[in-house]
Amino acid sequence: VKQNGATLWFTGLSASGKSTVACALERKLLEQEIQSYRLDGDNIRFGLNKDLGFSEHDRNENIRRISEVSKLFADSCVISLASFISPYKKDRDAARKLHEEAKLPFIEVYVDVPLSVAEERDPKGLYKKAREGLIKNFTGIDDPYEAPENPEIHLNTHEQSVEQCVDFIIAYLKKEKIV
Ligand code: GGZ
Repeated sequence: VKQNGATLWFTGLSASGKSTVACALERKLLEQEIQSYRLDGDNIRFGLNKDLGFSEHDRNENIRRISEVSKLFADSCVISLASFISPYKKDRDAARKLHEEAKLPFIEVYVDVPLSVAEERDPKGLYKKAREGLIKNFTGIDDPYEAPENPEIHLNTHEQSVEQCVDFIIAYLKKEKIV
């Protein structure tokens, strides 16, 4: 195997663009024959974590399990792209620690966007439902999001295009000799 593994941990509000950027990045890496694997709500919350909801306890457990899975992918020399809101700093820090102990790179990617912009995008109508009280404990509305203080990569999808975000990440991975 010619590549090294790593975890890129995308964190941000719902509709911040985490999955969109991760998806475009996956494509760009593939063009360079670098293997990556995306972990997101669609393949985790409907399978491994289908027993979990959105209480603080369940979000903690969601992120704990995903951290372990992501570490395994990284350990198998794959670039793992984990896209979860992961609102709690202590959960993200625990994921980081797990990787550091295994000497695997952990790159926190803060997908930053003003709440107003995420709420305007509202691709699934979830913010609207949360405002109407039809969904409780929705991140940014009536549930917390603790922004990263020192992420390796800070994106602002309000001001940067998807392509710019991807190029920025690739440049970082090259600088760090991960790809
Ligand atoms: C936040 C929720 C909620 C609540 C359902 N709060 O935009 P989406 O739809 O596709 O992404 C959101 C996803 C969040 O799951 P995560 O596993 O990333 O969350 S966490 O890291 O906090 O465990 C959203 C949908 O699930 N969703 N209810 N109450 N997002």
